[in-house]
Amino acid sequence: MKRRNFIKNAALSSAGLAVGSSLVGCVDNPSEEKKEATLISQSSKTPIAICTWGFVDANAKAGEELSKGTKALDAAISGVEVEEENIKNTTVGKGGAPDREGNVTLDACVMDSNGDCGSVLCVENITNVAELAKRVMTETPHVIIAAKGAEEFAYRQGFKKDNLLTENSKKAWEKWLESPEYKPLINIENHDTIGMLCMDNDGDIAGACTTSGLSYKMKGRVGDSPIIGSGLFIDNTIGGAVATGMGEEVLKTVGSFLIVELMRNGMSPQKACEEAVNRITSKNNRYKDFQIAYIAINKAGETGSYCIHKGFTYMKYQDGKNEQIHSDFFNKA
Ligand code: SD4
Repeated sequence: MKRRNFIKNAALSSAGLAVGSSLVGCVDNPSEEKKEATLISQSSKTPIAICTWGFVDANAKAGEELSKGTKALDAAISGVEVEEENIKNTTVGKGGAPDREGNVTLDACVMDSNGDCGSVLCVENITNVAELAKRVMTETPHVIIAAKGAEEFAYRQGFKKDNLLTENSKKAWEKWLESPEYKPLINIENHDTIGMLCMDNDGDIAGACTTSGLSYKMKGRVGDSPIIGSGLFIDNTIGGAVATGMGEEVLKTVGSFLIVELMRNGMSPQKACEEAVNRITSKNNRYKDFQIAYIAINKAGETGSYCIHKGFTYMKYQDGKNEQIHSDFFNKA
């Protein structure tokens, strides 16, 4: 079925369940409490998939899987794989920009609704690193496996060796070498790390995050994306969050864990994302030079997003519709 028809048909036959009346919030300010309570009592229809940036096809794929009854984690992985395999995307998977020495190294993590997680860091020659992170979770006693160890584990798991440096990425890197300057651009080409959060028909939440990291990073550099709590965090009783942007700043504030904890204390996903961005901008006056964006979902199926600079969008699949949403942002100057 063509994707557009699928979305249309899904809208007609969507049989997801409504969730949302059981989230307990405790908010200091009583008027805020009222607002929160109103929001929380609105029921949301499952399934729901949200992902960073305008990755229309990836989010549609996750929505399609969820609508067929696939559980949240597998749906998220099949969604992000669309971008891992998209060689035109220079920030995720095959075709990702290399480090300054010309090596494409990928980072990914997954977190399931039962609290299990897996992560791979700095992996070369393997395209589907989110699935590899899942195998770390399911097939090993560990949570994180890095570099060569992760690559060798991938081959033992039947993954194929692949050259991740495409002709186009190689040319761009060679051009960069003519006057090498490490200066990550804000909203570079408007596509970036894909982080995805899915709520399935049972109301369970899981997520995946996968990236080639910052273009022309130092050899061995790892950002926030594969670090549980920073790039991604899920607590299936509360919700989930995922980050994109300058990983160093997300790491310093353990951004995704922070958002889930703020939601635990009664904030909506929107407010929690805003507070996590504020934690960064309030103590780092260089925020004008980098972008950070968060998206989040709570157990009621409400979603939110916030970023530092204008230009970040995210995708939301719900009730058969796959929409691109422009995020609110901090820097209105
Ligand atoms: C990193 N957070 O490696 C990733 C890159 C990214 O928008 O998301 N850029 O720091």
